[in-house]
Amino acid sequence: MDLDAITKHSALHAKPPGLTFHYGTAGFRMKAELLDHIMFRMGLLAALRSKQTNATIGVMVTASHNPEEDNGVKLVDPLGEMLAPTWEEHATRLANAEDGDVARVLVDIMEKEAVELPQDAFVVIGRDTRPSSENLGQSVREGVAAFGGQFHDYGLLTTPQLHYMVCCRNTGGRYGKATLDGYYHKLAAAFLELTKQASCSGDENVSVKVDCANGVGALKLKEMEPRFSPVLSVQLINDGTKGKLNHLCGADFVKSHQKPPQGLEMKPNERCCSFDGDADRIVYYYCDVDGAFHLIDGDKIAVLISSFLKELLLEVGEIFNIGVVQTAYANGSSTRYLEEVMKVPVHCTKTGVKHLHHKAQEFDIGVYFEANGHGTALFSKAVEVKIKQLAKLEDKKGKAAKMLENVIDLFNQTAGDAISDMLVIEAILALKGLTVQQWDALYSDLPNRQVKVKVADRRVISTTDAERQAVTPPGLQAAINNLVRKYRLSRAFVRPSGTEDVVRVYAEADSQESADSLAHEVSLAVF
Ligand code: 16G
Ligand code: ZN
Repeated sequence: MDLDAITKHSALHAKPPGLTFHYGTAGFRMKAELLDHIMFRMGLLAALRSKQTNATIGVMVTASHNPEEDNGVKLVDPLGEMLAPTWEEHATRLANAEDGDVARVLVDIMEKEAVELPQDAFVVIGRDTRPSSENLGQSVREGVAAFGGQFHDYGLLTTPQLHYMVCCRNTGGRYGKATLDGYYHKLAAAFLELTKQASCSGDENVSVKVDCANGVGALKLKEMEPRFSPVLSVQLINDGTKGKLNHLCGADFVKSHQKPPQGLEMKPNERCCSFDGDADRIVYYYCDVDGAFHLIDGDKIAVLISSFLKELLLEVGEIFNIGVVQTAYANGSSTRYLEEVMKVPVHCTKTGVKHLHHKAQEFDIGVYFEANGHGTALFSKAVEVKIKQLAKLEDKKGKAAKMLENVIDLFNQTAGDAISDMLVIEAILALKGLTVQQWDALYSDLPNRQVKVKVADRRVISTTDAERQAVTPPGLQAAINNLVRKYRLSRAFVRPSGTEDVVRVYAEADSQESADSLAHEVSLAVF
């Protein structure tokens, strides 16, 4: 490593003065023009992490559902997971170092992490469709190269596709081929195999309108479509040819405004879904004959998936422990349905995919979803091996196992993936002969409201119990408890956002008026 060269090169990617940067819930995220130095340094850090793990590391340039003017970056660890927490701290430190100190901080991280310099470094890079992403990706490449690392830039990818590529490259191809063709092939083959078993396959094929948030998901879904179109037709809306990324559309918009995206005309009972800007989230919805909008969010997706898996396991006849992981945002009705009707254990973690993913790994089969539509299912090695064995049997059990084998392949187990989740959902609906209306009717969501509160310093609020209880400032939790007591079937919590400079308030109650009023009262208590 040529320290002088790194110092010189760092000066070309100067840090804007007077700002502090933080590797948050989903990496660094802010206005694109402030990110150049971070991109260069994340290239350096990814190369370093690659040497330390002796594996390929991923760098994704995206700000997901945030406005087009923003951008962001996150690192992907060897098995396709989010970056390890100690390395998030290194990332924060490196991002905040003065330009002249970058090389010194790198050396310090190397010493702390016992990185062997002669080791090779290999980094794969992906980016979303933001206008700023291309140049920022170039800065990442320069960072990797400045450290003597090698890279492969995939160009435009959805975030979950990059996670998939990293995993494939580090598992000797066992997870799939590390190409877009490999990704499409793996998912489409599993989807077609699965839907062959659907009894109503004689019907005309199902069609779904997909709002792609004007993001990268549109390009990738279009590329993949011919591979599944004999069974499922998709009509792409907000495909990026006209509208602006995430503007009045996408999964985050639909979930938070509880209304359809701009540009999507819904006929009664028509099946629709929305991806977010980097296609790692999905929500479904429809309009009924009275024109009322019905949102089917991550909670209901988790219910559909876990009930299907539970039934399939019964047919396979194996005892595997299955668990569902949610966050405090999960609608109380979903938790009750899972625990009381489906008898599936439910766990609550802090917000942020890494927390849910980590918890889900503790089960033989762990299904995790955030209410906002990010989620997937994870299968332990033992489950995969056993199911592969059983799938060779020619009896009923073997048939169920074969089905489960395809379900396992259809999930992107490295991250929540809108394309993969959509195909899983469509396959389950086809196999069970369910309409979205029947799916929606499994339980009724409790009315809820989310609001943002601007405060001088959101970090004065700290929480415990998976963010459901406020620890500081003193007295806040007692005030919330008093307010909650005034309403029926009510619940409320506050937490500092990990991605925006605001405090978030969530409230649910037996009516929309009560939920709105509780959210309002709690937000006043936050000041
Ligand atoms: C990020 C997280 C998402 C979480 C959201 C919460 C990942 C990949 N994404 O988008 O899981 O729900 O942040 O944002 O971890 P907040 O902290 O601003 O409420
Ligand atoms: Zn996203």
